[in-house]
Amino acid sequence: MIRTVETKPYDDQKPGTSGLRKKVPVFQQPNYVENFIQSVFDSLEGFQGKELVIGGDGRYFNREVVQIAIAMAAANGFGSVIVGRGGILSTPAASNIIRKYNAFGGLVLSASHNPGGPHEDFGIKYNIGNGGPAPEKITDAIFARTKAIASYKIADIDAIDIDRIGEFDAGGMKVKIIDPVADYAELMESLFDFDAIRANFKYGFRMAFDAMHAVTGPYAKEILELRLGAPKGTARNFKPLPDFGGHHPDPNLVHAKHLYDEMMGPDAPDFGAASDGDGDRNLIIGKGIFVTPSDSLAILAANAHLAPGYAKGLKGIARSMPTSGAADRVAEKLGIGMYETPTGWKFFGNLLDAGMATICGEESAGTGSDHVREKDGLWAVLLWLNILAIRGESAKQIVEEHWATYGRNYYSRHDYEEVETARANALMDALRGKLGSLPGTSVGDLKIAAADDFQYDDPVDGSVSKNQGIRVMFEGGSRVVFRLSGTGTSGATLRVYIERYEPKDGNLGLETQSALADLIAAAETLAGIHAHTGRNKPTVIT
Ligand code: G16
Repeated sequence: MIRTVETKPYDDQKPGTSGLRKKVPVFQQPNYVENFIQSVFDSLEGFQGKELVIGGDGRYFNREVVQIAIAMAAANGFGSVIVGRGGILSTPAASNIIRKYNAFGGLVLSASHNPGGPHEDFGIKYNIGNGGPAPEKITDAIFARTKAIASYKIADIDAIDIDRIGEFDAGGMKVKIIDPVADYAELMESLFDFDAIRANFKYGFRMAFDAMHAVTGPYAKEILELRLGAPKGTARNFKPLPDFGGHHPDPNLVHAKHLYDEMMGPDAPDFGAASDGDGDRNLIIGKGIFVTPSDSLAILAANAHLAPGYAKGLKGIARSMPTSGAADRVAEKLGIGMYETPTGWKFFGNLLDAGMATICGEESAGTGSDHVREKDGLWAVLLWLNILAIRGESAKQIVEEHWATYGRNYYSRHDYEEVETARANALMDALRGKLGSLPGTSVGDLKIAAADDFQYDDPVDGSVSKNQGIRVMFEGGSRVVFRLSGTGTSGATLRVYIERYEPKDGNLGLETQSALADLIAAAETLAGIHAHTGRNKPTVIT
């Protein structure tokens, strides 16, 4: 039986950089989940009888929302749903399933790298038929709908046993529970030289992969240990837990510090990597060297042809605006297109669909390609493993050789988390207000060449996205970028991105923060971070 339930709108269901992310108690308010899912369905057209993919990163509240989503999909007229066993699908795996089975779209349940648990974060994101996050046109429509919604539809059905692979009936709609790993592992095997990677492990190559008790655990176990023959124990913390073991499943130098310390130590394995809550981010650390996400993008792009899936070369590279320009130099050398998009993986979708870009990346630990329409943590790790196996050099050698060829983009991001929203907005407004007067002036020894608020004109569909981050560009190619995060769940997070280019014959071996010291000071002078936020130092430096 289908019930139509009366409801009242919530005014805070605006999707952010990557879907709706809130604290679990917010999602647990009466009808909060139902309102949002109904608003998603109400913003779509033509899904009657079609297939919907449902899966998440296994965090607290995942299983409950999977059941609600199944019952609502049945009531709203979907023909079938595909659900990962246990309600589990990593974000890239969900993207692959949508594409592979020609589903209409998917609901991806995750708050990414944010912590999980009864008082922590949860999220719901809608992905379209190309497997990628819904573009702004759709997320805007969803938000508009959440403000007007008066009722939702739900089927009165018993809970589906989502832990058993098979096909079930849900009020006339078919529910297919699938192995969350198999299709993804097969896709990876089609892209990379598994024989070469397997041989490398066989001859003693040692690696540590930290799944951070998040979704990539089962994927890493299957691919690294079972298919590639890496020794047991290569995948660590591989059991997904609803609270990620009480940690932030954020693969950065703060939350994966243990891995960093190990990789810098005397007994380090050859290669270290980690992924986040939903499996789309990656952390890459070679023995004795941390690889920044921006450098990793550039290095992967420069060497991708060593993997069978990319042997024909790349069509183009895309990166988010705050990501360093390291990949631009690779694109220039390869003679292929380079695209600069706003932060948010959704902006890459059009470029990938149009065949303009093959590889994309972001400073926020995201790298991916046209194999799916999400960034993909394990994909990046496997491409690294493929390159290491073919080149037979260490990660450190590969990185240093890259700098010696292209020069080095010293790069760092300083985050000020949980700043009072009004104060963060005031800082941005003040900066915006003086943009026009900055060019030609100097901060310390640095002369400002240009300053603007980044605007993206999508070359494929002509859509325009304004106010995507304030850029202050200095003579010589250095820059600082300021923007407010669109993924936080409490207060505002100010992100300051700092970059300086050092040519290949320059000093390539400096410590990053010292190499950027004058720019860090300039960022403070320009934005008055301390005065506005009351903070003396960033919460997180990556
Ligand atoms: C999401 C988006 C990324 C973005 C990142 C950080 O990643 O998919 O495109 O770079 O958030 O965004 P912000 O700077 O607005 O916080 P994830 O891994 O959180 O889904």
